[in-house]
Amino acid sequence: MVQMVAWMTSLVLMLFITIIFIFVALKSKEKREYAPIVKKWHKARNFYATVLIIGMIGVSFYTIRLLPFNQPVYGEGLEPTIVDVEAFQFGWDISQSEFEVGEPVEFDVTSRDVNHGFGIYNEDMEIIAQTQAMPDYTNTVYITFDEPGTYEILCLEYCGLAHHQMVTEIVVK
Ligand SMILES: [Cu+2]
Repeated sequence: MVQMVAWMTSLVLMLFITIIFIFVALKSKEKREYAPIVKKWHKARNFYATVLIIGMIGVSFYTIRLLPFNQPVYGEGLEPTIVDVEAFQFGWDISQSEFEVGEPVEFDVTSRDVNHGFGIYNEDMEIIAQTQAMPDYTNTVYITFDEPGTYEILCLEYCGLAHHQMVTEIVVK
């Protein structure tokens, strides 16, 4: 769903840019006096700059107000289940692989050797959470599964010849 919206938005924007491009290409053969255009735009400059700055502040505020995204929000007395995840060439060590719907889970992700990527995919193979698995460092990702099913964990960072074999499953009941 979100991918669809992003895809449609990209298409519309690409179409928009294409139209501008064609417009400019067609207009480029016309001869026009340059000075009046410059004069006109100089007058409008402050107005457009103001609109642009306010727009940028608005967009920034709207898109980053939810940061940090990984801040867990739990009900009272609901402590997360802590799961240790260790990536290695080529597989996953996971301390627990069965969870319940509505159970808050905290994945503490690290690596035994090189950098890997920890990605959780739902049954439609849509990524629902991810973080990097790095040696000597623990990245934490919080998730509360809201649908039962078999989820797959894939490596998101090319880490060697058998990178594609870094697949495991977790089950949510
Ligand atoms: Cu890997």
